[in-house]
Amino acid sequence: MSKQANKIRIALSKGRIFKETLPLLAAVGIEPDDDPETSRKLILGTNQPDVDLVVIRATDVPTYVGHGAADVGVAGKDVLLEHGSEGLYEPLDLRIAQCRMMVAGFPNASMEGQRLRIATKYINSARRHFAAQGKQVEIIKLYGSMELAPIVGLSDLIVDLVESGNTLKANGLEPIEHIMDISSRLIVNKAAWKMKHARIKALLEGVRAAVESKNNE
Ligand code: PRT
Ligand code: MG
Repeated sequence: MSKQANKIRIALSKGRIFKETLPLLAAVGIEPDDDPETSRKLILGTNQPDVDLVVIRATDVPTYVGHGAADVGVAGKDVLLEHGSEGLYEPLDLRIAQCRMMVAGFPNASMEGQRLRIATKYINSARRHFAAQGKQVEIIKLYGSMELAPIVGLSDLIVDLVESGNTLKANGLEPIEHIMDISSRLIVNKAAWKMKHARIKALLEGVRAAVESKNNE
C-alpha cells in the first residue's frame, strides 16, 4: 500500500474558512504546524503524523476532493452549487463562514424588464433563481468585484454574497432579494469514504460534536 493510503489529507482555503475551521479541527486534536497566512507552504503538516492540510483557492476545494487529491475538505455551499457534487459527499453543515446569497442593485432598480442582465460569479444559482420566477435573464459571468457591474452599466443587477451589507452600501447598492442562506460544508471524497472509512468517520463524528456543542453555547 502507498504511504498516502494511511494518511488523511484535508483541503482548505485561506482566510475565513481556515480561521473558522481551525477550532473545529482543534476539537478533534488536529493542529497545523504552520499558519497559512504567513507560510508559503502549500502542504502543511499537523501534530498528527497521519494528517496533513493542503491550502488552496476556495473554488478549487471541491475539485481536489472530487478527484481524491484530498480526502476531506471544507467548501462554501455557494462554491458547491457551482461545482456540482461529482465524486464527493457533503455529510455535514459546519455552520461557519455564514452569509446570504442575494440579488442586489441600485435602490431604484427594476426587477422587471425584457431581459435583465445579471452579473455574477454564481451562474448556476442565479440561473436557477430567476428561472424559478419565470424571468428571462442574461447571465454575465464575472470572477470578482460584482459590485462594479451595475455602476459601470455592465449589468442591471448582481447576484453576490452578503454578510454585513457594507460592501453593497459602500458602492451605493442594496440587497433586493434573498436567494439562500450560505454556510460551509465538510465534504468527503467518495472512494476515500469507503477505503479509509474508520478514520474519516471518526473525524466526521468528532467535528459534528464540536459543531453541535459550539451552536448550543
Ligand atoms: O478570495 P478568493 O477569490 O480566493 O476566493 P473566495 O472569495 O471564494 O474565498 P473567500 O475566502 O473570500 O470565501 C470563502 C467562502 O466564504 C465563500 O465561498 C463563502 O461561502 C463564504 N463567505 C462568507 C463569504 C462571505 N461570507 C463574504 N462576505 N465569501 C465572500 N464574501 C464577500 C462577498 O462576495 C462580498 O464581496 O464579502 C463581500 C460582502 O461582505 P459584506 O460584509 O460587506 O456584506
Ligand atoms: Mg474572497
